[in-house]
Amino acid sequence: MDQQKQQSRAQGRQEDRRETPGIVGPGSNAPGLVILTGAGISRESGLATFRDPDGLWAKVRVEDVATPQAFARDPARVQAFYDARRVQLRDPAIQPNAAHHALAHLAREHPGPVLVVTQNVDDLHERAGQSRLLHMHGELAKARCLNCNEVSPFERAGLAGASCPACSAKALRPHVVWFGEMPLHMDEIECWLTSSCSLFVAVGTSGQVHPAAGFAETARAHGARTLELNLEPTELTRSFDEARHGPATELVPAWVDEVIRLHVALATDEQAATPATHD
Ligand code: BV8
Repeated sequence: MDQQKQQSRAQGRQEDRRETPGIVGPGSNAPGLVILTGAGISRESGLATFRDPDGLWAKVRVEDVATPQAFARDPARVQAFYDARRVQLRDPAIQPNAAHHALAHLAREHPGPVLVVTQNVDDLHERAGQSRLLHMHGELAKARCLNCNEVSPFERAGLAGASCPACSAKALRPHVVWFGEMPLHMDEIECWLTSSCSLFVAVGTSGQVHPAAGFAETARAHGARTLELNLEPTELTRSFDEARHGPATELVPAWVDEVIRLHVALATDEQAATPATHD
């Protein structure tokens, strides 16, 4: 399809979406939702964020624990950093919160396509029953073998001395994306942002790390409406169509109720409006 046609189609879609924010037709063509989450959504579950005053990067230098160079320089230090976070994640006090559960409910109930892209390496979305999830920065409870690239579950401390379940090599690293490394699932995420996203929502992220920090703009450039749900304004707040500030456990359930109420109602109207076809 030539450039011109593509632009006019995007333009056409853009007009009707912008005029009627969030309302883009009921039922089968209910809006496609992409939700990007960051460390802020897990803060009220007891997991530290990165950049808040009591965040991880206030205690350790990124360069010493979250880069391939740091791992080459001092693997024991890097392994200890992730071992400690992995053990904390299995502390019974750390549980998914109302925001994680609300997004799992949304993925079950929303009549349109839903994708949750998380920058978090914790597994609180899954433990809340989230079925539509991509971990773009990897997962703390998984290890990757530097010898055979096998990704396997790893739930405890002691990754440095563990053997790969596939090739038995003692060459396991945390299955997380370090700075300077390519994030995971980028093609699938790009596809959603450019073709199936009518509403892009960022939850609990400072928007300081790329390429995730550019997702809102990409979605917006393809006609989506954008919403920021965060404890406080961020560097990106002005680039969102709408921003709501407060704790994720309050903002997210309220927003999910709004969306479900709106689109399930519309879907029901549509069914009512569609003349039943009697075979
Ligand atoms: C890459 C896993 C090539 C490890 C992480 C362009 C411009 C400038 C720099 C770059 C650029 N492109 C690339 C870079 C370099 C770099 C980068 O962005 N550097 C920054 C620091 C400037 N990016 C990379 O290296 C990335 N790789 O670019 O590869 C490429 C390029 C294009 C396309 C493909 C490939 C890889 C980055 C991934 C690094 N790994 N994590 C680990 O977990 O240890 S990043 C880590 O920080 C998180 O995963 C997250 O992604 C990121 C940001 O953290 P947030 O989640 O936003 O948390 P933060 O603490 O910052 O903010 C928390 C927010 O929550 C706050 O706003 C706070 O107000 C709010 N909050 C707090 N409590 C609550 C709350 N909100 C609601 N309720 C509450 N209760």
